[in-house]
Amino acid sequence: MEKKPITIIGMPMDLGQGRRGVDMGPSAIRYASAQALLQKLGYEVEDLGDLHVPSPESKSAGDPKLKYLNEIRDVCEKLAETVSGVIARDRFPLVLGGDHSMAIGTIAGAAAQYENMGVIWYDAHGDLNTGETSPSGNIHGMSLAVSLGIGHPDLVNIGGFAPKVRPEHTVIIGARELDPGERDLIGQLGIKVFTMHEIDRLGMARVMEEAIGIVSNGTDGVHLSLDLDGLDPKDAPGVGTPVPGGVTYRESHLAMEMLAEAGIVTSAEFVEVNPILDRENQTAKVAVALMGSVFGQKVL
Ligand code: 6HN
Ligand code: MN
Ligand code: MN
Ligand code: MN
Repeated sequence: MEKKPITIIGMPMDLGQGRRGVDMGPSAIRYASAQALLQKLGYEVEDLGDLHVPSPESKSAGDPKLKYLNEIRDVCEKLAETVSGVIARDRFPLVLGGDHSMAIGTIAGAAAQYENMGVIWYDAHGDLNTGETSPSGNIHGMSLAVSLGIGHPDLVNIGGFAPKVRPEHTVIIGARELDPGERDLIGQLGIKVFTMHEIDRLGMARVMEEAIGIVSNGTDGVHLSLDLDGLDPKDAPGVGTPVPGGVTYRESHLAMEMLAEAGIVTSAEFVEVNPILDRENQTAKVAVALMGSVFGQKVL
């Protein structure tokens, strides 16, 4: 398979949730030798460094139903421009986070370049809340809804168009904690969700075969949005909203390996790595190991 050159973008985003430290995720992932691994796999890699994100102490959260809305809009606008520019240069954008609100920007940037983009949302959560349904007011729990065109217009219209993706091209993998409004939205939109139940019952191989079929049917690009809390907290403890009973390390590797074999992924982000809550950088190391598999690392 063609080895498209990779551009790493750091997104020290922590405005979309309440726990400090996730802004250090990009550093932790770099410290776990992401770039060296990708180079070893034969890729040309450049690192654009981190985009600027204002610290929450320097701002007021504003509307408690949509905390830091204006700041998140502005930094996601900038991230979208950056990601779109990277794809326009025929490179693969690999975004390091940072809380999951950043996906609003990553997906806006990628969707500006792909006509019909599929999305794989690997997460314990649906991130399908709106300001009205959110129990927390944290925008990291709204980013998939926003990308589907549902939510506050300031977020939905980032990049100047909406929606970024369609429900029929979207799959969620690993879900095990959904709020009532998210369940309603899944029913309304008909989004395919592989909860832990389906993963246990069908096995990850079958889940990924189906998921790959859905996101590549009629699409010209596929974005992988991997929230480390999709994994079990035993394997990835350094996350702000851990939920027990998650996808294992091995199952996650298989999922990434199957994506690599399918050759469909055109952009990716690894999010919610919080080194303050982690143990010896374990979660960042897991992120980098999974990155290796997405980019084609094999034992033999
Ligand atoms: N994430 N559903 C909860 C909320 O506050 O909306 C948790 C969201 C977690 C978001 O992990 O990216
Ligand atoms: Mn998430
Ligand atoms: Mn488009
Ligand atoms: Mn999550």
